[in-house]
Amino acid sequence: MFPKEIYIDRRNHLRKAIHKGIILILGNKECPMNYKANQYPFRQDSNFLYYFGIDEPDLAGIIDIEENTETIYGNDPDLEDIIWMGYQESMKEKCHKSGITGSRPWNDLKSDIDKAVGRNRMIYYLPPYRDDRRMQLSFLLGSDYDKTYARASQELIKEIAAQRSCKKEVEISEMEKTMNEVTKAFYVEAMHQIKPGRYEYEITGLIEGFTLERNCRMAYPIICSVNGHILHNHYHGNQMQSGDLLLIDAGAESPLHYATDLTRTFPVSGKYTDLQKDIYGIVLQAEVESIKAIKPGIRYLDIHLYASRIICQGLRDLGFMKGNVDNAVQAGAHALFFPHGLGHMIGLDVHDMEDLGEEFVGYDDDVKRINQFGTGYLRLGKKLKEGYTLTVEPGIYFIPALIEKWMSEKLHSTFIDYEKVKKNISFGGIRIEDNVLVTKAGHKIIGTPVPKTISEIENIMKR
Ligand SMILES: [Mn+2]
Repeated sequence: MFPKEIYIDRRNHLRKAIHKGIILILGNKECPMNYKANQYPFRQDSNFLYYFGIDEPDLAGIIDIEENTETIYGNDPDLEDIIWMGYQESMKEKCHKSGITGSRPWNDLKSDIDKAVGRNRMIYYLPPYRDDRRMQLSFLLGSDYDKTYARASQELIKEIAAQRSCKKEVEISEMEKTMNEVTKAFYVEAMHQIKPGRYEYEITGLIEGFTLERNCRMAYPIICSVNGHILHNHYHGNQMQSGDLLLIDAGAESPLHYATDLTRTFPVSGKYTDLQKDIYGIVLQAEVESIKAIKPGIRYLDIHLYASRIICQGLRDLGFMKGNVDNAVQAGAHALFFPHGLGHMIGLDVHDMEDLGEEFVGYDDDVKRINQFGTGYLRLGKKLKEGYTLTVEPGIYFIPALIEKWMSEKLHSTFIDYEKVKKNISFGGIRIEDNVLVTKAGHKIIGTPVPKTISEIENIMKR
């Protein structure tokens, strides 16, 4: 945990912003894998982690603003817990680390909430993303299960999103350290191990093992695939062949659960082909130029569109696209090759705060989502502020099913040379991704640079 002052400050900030009522933040429970005693690795709720820091299941926190109290609900370990799990801290010890003096047994949570509801007090809570928590909330609040999600407090969501969006020094250094010591290091290690004849799962296992050996876990399931055009591809059974590209999208999560999220695309043979070099160059240019454009006050939506224009221009120069670049992007023609958003917030979650709702995290009253295929998937569009941490991850993909569909409909045929695209339909995909901090002066890449130019990568992979 961070020093307790950090959690006290965070709660004080929230308390001032909400003014009145009761804020209820539920921690997570254990999650069974195939039967109750065999569980997935425990992952604490990120909002609970942010305000209370205690990384254990079966806890709930209440901040009572008018009464000026903070209470954590949970049970002390009993003898059975100690027999099976070893020494466990008491509730009092756990709360002390979070700067909280009041702890109550779990069963008091329901009766305390009942009392507050009886006195018509406002109870603010967050939208549940797990069904067990949704049921728990419905039980605690005496409300309809179906309405539990919709009745979550927008005021609380917006305040928490605003607070968690601007990262403090301790959070940034947590991400930097993880990037340098784990994520960057496993990419360099992987580059030495990628060879024709080896399997995707060998590289995946290397990355996961490397991460576990450094007391970290993966921030999300690894993408490690010769089929980089399948965007969220978690199949790792292919044997790598000379001429293939291997797209790796993987990031470690620090022991305090701050995420990193990096993507590189490597040539299995150690050398990119001419066409791979050409397309890689466009993606790299889009990534580097987008990062250069990052500064407080700029809309991320505009940087996404800027990256889209660079991709269009590059593909036009290669003959895959044609016509006016601005018009092509406005029409959404670029989305044949770049069908996702340029990036998202990152922090305690890899898609930071997505549990609160993308609309509250990535958009606001000034900047609304553009509902067009491709750009519609952009998770962050609003104006950037100092302290935001986000990803920049453009890509170019040849997705056979999408190409065939658009081609049959002659969609955007004024902007796309389908004959040329069809000839290269099995190209695959390239994505390059870094994590960036918005600073007062502009931006800073989180961590020391991870090799990404063609010559850097080919040099390391030389054999
Ligand atoms: Mn990402």
